[in-house]
Amino acid sequence: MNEKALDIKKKIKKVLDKDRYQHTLGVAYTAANMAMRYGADMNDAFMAGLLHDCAKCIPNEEKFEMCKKYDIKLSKEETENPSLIHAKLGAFLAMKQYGITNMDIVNAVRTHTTGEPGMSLLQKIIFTADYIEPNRTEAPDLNTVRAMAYTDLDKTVCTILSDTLEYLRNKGAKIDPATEETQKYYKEITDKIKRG
Ligand code: DGI
Ligand code: FE
Ligand code: FE
Repeated sequence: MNEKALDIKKKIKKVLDKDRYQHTLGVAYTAANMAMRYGADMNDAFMAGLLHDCAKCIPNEEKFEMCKKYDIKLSKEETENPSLIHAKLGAFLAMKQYGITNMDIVNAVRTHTTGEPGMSLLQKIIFTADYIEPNRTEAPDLNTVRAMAYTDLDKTVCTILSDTLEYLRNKGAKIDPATEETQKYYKEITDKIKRG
């Protein structure tokens, strides 16, 4: 771990609760590991993992206030589901509070909840590491997804999104169009490869 990562790790520990900090370390190490597998920058992956939920423990009311103060535009879906805001606000704080200038890291934080079509390798790694890190237990086919994450990254992103959409639909939750668009995009890529 480099100096900068150590410094940010200390700062992140202060702004997260215990469980969220453990999850964050799990994501950072899993992302670094996936970077080794796919030839991404390990330090960038670790950093993005450390920062991905940096806005998660801010109370919703304060999240809205901060977005207003810093002129961060929220979509209708984000306004209706404040739990989505931590991705966009986290990306802003990564730059503003944690001094990140590498936009690939910032984008990985920004898209870690819904994904977006055409993600970079780092964005896909963070999106996936968030779902498979060792402290996660909720998802139905986690073991399958965990193995798949090291063999076919696009298919893994697609599977995670399909499972998330099914979970959200069963719950009757409002779906962010970004989540649906991303699932469609990665399903098309995966199907195209299958057809050859
Ligand atoms: O912050 P984490 O708990 O580590 O994980 P996260 O940022 O992926 O997601 C937080 C929640 O957001 C998770 O329960 C799944 C949910 N989510 C993802 N896409 C959508 C969504 N929730 C709604 N309402 N709509 C979506 O499209
Ligand atoms: Fe998150
Ligand atoms: Fe997370």
